[in-house]
Amino acid sequence: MKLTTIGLGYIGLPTSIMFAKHGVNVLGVDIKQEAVDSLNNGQIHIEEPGLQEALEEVIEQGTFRASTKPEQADVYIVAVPTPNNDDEFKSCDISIVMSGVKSIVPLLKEGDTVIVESTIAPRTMDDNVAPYLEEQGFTIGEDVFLVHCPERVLPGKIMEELIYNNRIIGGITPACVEAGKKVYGTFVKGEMIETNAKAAEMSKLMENTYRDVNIALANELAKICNHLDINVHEVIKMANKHPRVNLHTPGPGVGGHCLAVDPYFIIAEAPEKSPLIQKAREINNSMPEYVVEYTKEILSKLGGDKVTVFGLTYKGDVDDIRESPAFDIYEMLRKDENLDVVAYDPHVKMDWVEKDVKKAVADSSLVLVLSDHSQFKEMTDDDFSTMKNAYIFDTKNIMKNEFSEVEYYNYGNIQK
Ligand code: SAJ
Repeated sequence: MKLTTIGLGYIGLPTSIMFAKHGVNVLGVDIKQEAVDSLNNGQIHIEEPGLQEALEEVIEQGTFRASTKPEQADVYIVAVPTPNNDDEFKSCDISIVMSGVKSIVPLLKEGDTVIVESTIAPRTMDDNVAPYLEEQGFTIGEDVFLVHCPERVLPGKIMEELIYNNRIIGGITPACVEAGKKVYGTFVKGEMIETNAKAAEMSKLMENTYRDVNIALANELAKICNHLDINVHEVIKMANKHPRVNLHTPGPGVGGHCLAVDPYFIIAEAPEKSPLIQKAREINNSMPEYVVEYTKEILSKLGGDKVTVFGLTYKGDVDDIRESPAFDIYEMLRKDENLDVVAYDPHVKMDWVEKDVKKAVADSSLVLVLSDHSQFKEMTDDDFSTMKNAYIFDTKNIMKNEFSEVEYYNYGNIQK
């Protein structure tokens, strides 16, 4: 089997490499020449555990190549970004998906399978992709097979989840479903769930929306508990001991390119029918400001003006600062000219981000924890010995050690 993947980002690259590891002849395509060159030289351009080693293996094996131009294959996977449009409800911009599909049309031959993995608004396959291919003269389900197989892997665990997660196979026709199953059967060990394209689109969006709404509930609960002087973490831990309750965890907001984006794709298609989803987005978007206000209050009580931000990424153990509430908080604090703000993040490779913890906290009055990197978990009094006032506000509740020389607070025991 020959496979061409359009898009070599956080999903397209691991997926391509996974197919190549399993003997498929893969060409990965990306518009970024730099990324293509780097991959052909055996160097990944994103951070993901296990990916570098896997790339080296498939290059050695000769089953993976990267290029800026698509080539003929039997299967085409489109895994390109779908940003929000700049409109009232931040609808789904499918223009990059459509360009990807257009780029393979001249190469398509009878019996080929076209798969869209990108996250798309409900009905995109039925209303946009399928009609476009039909207009080009293809009969879907006979000449070519069209499937939506949404990616559902968790950044940080992609290589494992690609194999073991259940995979939704949403075909335009039953024959398309069969074609999709044949492709993913190469390596997927989870269940392959057969469905149509529009149910597949909605399921993917609802999985992330469920999480977003649940986190909004946890964030709202944190605000309520702080107001009433109740430990929110204790409440959540207890409530989750109930067999049918699974409250998520409050934090500085919701980020990344999935949870903070996908709910809008549903909202934009049915604004009148989605008040709960809209409110959840509003609540999660309000968190950075809540954290900034609280941080400033602490600093004014302490009389300090230097704050060290721990973590800029949208979540722990990744290098991704896209849609990151941590980064937004850092920027908001920096706008205050009375504050000296330093960023410490062991994952973000930028010159202005401090990598040495003692240097980062030197003379600082407050450490503000915004991402749950594993490195933060084990920190002790000694890491904070160069601080002016040793005070930590841990919005992710990640630090696990008892401190004797540092005052430690999280949402559970927020200082009034
Ligand atoms: N977060 C909280 N509280 C929680 C859990 C998460 O505040 O209890 C925050 C995180 O800090 C982060 C954001 O939510 O800012 C999103 O993080 P995440 O770990 O929930 O998810 P992502 O965005 O890294 O990946 C999600 C996953 N979706 C689900 O778990 C339903 C992943 O499986 C999807 O493949 C991915 O979105 C995607 O690409 O859609």
